[in-house]
Amino acid sequence: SAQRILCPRLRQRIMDADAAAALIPAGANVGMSGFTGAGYPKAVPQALAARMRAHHDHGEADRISIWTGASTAPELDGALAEVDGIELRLPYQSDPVCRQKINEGRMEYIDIHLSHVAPYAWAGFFGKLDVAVIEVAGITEQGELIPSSSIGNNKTWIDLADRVILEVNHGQSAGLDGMHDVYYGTALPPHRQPIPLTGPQQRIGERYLHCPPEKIIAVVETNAPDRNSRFSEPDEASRRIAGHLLEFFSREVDAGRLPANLLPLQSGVGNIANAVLAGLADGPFENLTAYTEVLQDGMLSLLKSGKLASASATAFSLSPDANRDLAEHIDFYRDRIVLRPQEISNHPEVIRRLGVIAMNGMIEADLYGNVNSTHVMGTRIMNGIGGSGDFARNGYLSVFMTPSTAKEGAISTIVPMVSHVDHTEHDVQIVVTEQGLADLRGLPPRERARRIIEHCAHPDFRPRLLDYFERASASGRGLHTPHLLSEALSWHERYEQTGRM
Ligand code: 0RQ
Repeated sequence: SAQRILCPRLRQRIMDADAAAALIPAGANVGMSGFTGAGYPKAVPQALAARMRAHHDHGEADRISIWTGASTAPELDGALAEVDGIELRLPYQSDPVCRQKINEGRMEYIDIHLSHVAPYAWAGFFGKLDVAVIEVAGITEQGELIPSSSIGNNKTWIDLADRVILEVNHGQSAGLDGMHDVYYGTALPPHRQPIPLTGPQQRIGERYLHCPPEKIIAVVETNAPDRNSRFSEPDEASRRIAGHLLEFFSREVDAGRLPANLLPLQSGVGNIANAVLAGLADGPFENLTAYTEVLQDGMLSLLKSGKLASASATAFSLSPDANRDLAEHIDFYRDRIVLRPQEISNHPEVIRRLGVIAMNGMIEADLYGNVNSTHVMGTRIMNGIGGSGDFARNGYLSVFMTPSTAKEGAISTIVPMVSHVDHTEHDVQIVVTEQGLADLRGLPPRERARRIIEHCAHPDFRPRLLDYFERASASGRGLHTPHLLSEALSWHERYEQTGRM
């Protein structure tokens, strides 16, 4: 603690996780740090979960509502969900126990655009924020907070909460200090001003998070790694999706619609996103930039090889190997990486201004280009919309990617009508599967349908999609966006009944 907690006043607040957890009352709204498994509190949530379990064993109610940046980890979402300790959760999550409780109707979940979370909280739509529990990398002598491996909504939680509990994680690289850019200029209408960010690497804010020391009721020391999940090697489908996309970028450069170094890249997380980044590493594009949410392994490799000049995000999401590399070369990375609050990393105004290329995964798309990113068979939440809508709606290009089938070929990811809509046909420009790429820009609905069927659908399902489309087109009903309403969701219904679409 000698090196990490320099402020004498806050050193007096050091206590263990159990004592800190005891300061969080049952029923509280708690804002926690954490974004895609980075920078989440590691000790207090587990201590809280143990208390809740003891209370529940004695028949006493003890649950809280949790607001975060995005997904966290088993030590937070998992531990609290396991003891039925979460009344309501927002926004993005990807925890299997949470998912199960949400889908069983035992946990409320509000899934909103990540850029909307802070302004909604400021406006009071979620109620009052009682406590913030925030992981930091250290505390300066003046009591300023050095952010950790993610920023997420930390600025907002600290500003809004009555009381703040800090976890100082000695396991985070001390060299993170100086990587962050915390912008304090946001406001609600009618007081909003332009966000003065005109380049992906520009700094417009401050190095540290500020918190009045009298609000800080506890400081807990930890020494634990982030979730740091391993990435699998890209499979064949992911590599082919990446290949189609990179060819498309080359054609766009040739057509003069993209500069030779493309435009700032946003990439979702997961296997396909990783394959696209790997493809870029071997591709012809130089001097790339990224304006994204999450930096995963592939982005670090691109920075290292020099293909990527700089990257802006709100969080890391790294494998253990990449995390070691980050720590070892932190000075190199600090010159090239800016971490921002998610309100800024995902800000519609900035994304539109910079002309971001948005590349995200999806669960399914329909013939007309509506995309479902969140709900399996229309009802069961997978993760959440995350930042995909912030980027897709406002980017210069919006790309959605998926293998053409799921569950060993039992499911077509191209369906007559999506069973849940996250991104409407108006916000989806490019659909890519391993079969090919459909460029929907400038096309009316029926042409979009033909292109998606031809380029993206799996051959096992293509004839039936075409048959549906042709019968809908011959139905004599509305021919702008033809559908057979009684059949539109029959593929999903068939899957639920028989296990195959
Ligand atoms: O389930 O692992 O049980 O087999 O969904 O699918 O193919 O591994 O792909 O990991 O990229 O996830 C949309 C969920 C895709 C993700 C989604 C099943 C499939 C598998 C995962 P199993 P894959 P991915 C920035 C951007 C929204 C948030 C976002 C996501 C599992 O990309 O959460 O974009 N996106 N954020 O079998 C039934 C289908 C299915 C299906 C896939 N049609 N029907 N199951 N699956 N398609 C990041 C942040 O915001 C933080």
